[in-house]
Amino acid sequence: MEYSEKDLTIELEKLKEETKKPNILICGQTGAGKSSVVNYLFNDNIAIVGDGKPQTEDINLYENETVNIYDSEGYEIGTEKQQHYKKLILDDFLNLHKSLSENPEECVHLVWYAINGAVKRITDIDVQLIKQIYCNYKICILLTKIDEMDEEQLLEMKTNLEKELPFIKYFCLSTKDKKIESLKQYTQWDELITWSYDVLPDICRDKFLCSLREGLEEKRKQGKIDATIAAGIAAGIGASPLPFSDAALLVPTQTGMMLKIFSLFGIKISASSLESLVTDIGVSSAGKFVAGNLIKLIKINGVDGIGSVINASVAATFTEAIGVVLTEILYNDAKEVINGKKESMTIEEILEKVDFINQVMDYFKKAKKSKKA
Ligand SMILES: Nc1nc2c(ncn2[C@@H]2O[C@H](COP(=O)(O)OP(=O)(O)OP(=O)(O)O)[C@@H](O)[C@H]2O)c(=O)[nH]1
Ligand SMILES: [Mg+2]
Repeated sequence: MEYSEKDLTIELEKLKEETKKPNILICGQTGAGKSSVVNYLFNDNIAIVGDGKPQTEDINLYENETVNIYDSEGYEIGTEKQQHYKKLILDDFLNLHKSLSENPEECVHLVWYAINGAVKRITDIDVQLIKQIYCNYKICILLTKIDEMDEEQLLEMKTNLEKELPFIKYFCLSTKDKKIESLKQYTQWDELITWSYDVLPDICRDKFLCSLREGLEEKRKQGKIDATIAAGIAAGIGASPLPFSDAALLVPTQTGMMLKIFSLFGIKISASSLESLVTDIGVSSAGKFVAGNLIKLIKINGVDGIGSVINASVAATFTEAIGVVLTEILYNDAKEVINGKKESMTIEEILEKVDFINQVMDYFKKAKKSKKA
């Protein structure tokens, strides 16, 4: 069975169609670091960050293939300005992007409300706005710039938040923790991502993770879930045992899983790259490579307990091995990319240069052994 570029395109389109972009609004006081949070978390350096003067004006939409971020201007001191801000957020914006039931693609799925840790207090407008938004939307608080607080001030702020807004989740953040390692024990980026992932509607979750540069732990978790799901499907295919020559029947499941994991870690698979992928080493040949190598490697490595057919257990374990190994490679690579140590790998590099198939085989053999035991 040949797996062609056309099959891949269909698979990719399906992935795109099945999931929707999340709409995230970020609001709060001017200079709280809203735009900096956007730049810290997402894949492109998209928002303009301030230099003392209010930067973001009105509400800017930063849009790419996986996420829509509405980065709002911040409110300034003064009753009139704060009334204007309330109107901007509640009446002009949220009212237009109303409830999930009306149009799931247009509504706001999540609100991140920034409170500036450096200012060290919660204002009345913060409390009022958060309570009002909470009535209709999923909202959490980003307690930003915690590097400008000492332990005592941080504790006091947390106590105040829990007293004033006990039902709202908050996350301590500082964009400086990239440079100041010791801050990492206080910052909660991963917790913010996990919470946001959990409250987003199912249809938006995959794209949310894809859009993030950060969130590697959640991506790793999801990659392994994708591997388990594909392994289950592969087990179904191998339920009536296949001769090795029919291993290619597993290719669509394995390739679909690989595409999903690639996109989870933000590895771009564009229409133009598909052609070169297919003609060079390609996901298609990766597909063949998976099926072909399954046969070859099982023979070479003489994996015990495997007869002349692929049964449900071999199909599942091999598929899981591909998914888990790929996830680990991309996770470790992304970690180094975030730390500025290297550029992200291409699909070709991952499949060719990294010792991918040997790692898959090692995983496979270990998994087989432990299942036997
Ligand atoms: N100390 C510290 N400064 C930060 C942090 N995050 C951002 N900043 C600085 O705070 C200033 C304001 O940041 P922005 O991201 O523009 O803030 P904003 O909330 O988008 O501001 P407006 O668009 O004006 O509403 C900039 O000088 C940033 O470099 C942080 O975690 N710690
Ligand atoms: Mg801004």
